[in-house]
Amino acid sequence: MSLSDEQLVLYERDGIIPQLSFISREEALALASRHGDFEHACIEHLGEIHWFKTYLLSRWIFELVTRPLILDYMEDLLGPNLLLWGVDMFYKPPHSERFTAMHQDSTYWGLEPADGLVNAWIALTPSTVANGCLRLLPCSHQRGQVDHTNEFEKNNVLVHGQSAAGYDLEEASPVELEAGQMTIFHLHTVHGSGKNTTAQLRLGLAVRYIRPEVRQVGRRDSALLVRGEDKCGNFDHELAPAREFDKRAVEQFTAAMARPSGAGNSGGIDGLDKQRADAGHGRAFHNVESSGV
Ligand SMILES: O=C(O)CCC(=O)C(=O)O
Repeated sequence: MSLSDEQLVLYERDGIIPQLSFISREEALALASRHGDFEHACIEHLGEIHWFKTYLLSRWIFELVTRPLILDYMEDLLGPNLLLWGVDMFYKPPHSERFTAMHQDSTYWGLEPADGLVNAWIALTPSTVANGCLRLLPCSHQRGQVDHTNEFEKNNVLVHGQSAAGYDLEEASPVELEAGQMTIFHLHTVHGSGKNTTAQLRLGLAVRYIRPEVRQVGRRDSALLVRGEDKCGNFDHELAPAREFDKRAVEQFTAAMARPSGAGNSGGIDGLDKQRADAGHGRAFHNVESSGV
């Protein structure tokens, strides 16, 4: 057991375990400084900066999110068999207006049941109220799926421009993290984050683990087995990258992005990109703005 009984009770009650130790501050900052190389490699191999399913491209990201300690935490919450389904790179450059509207991750992912997925948000730089740390609404996971509206606001980083109807960023609890700490939260937890008012980058990885019993509604999806075994066969098994952006990894990523689960019922990635273009926005799952690392 890596999580204490108190932490397990907290997760059950609040849907959130706010500040957990993971790696040292020095190591986190050293990894954050590799983000520039990640962006350059994205441009070299894929023509644009990506932030979705990054563990399929980068060996260091894959190794970080499969360390025994984080998998132990996940095992305490999900059981002995674990699949890795997502690692999203969320960054806010210095003095950035980018924000994440209040939302539930369950809204467009098509994964059921909701308690079969746990999120871990890892801070690679300090994450503070001033630079737009994650804000989460305790106990909101107990409400089940709530209604969302889609508005494609200019600086909302969410790909559908979604926001949970009637929820305000200010009412959620800010969770400040040291570089190297992480926050765990439930798939139904309503959360978001504000803009970065500082001169420092805010960079974090949002990691999504599922148990093999989880199903993707409506179509076939893929995930990577990271602990135990998968006797359910609900997901095609992905392979870890052997090195940064090796050829097979890039091909696998490209195939996964042709059918991203986050596109929901928008007619796949092309349908979603068209909706975004009609609303005057750039393509989904790409970052036009560099992190500046
Ligand atoms: O890092 C952020 O600003 C938002 C993260 C988020 O929405 C998520 O982890 O699902």
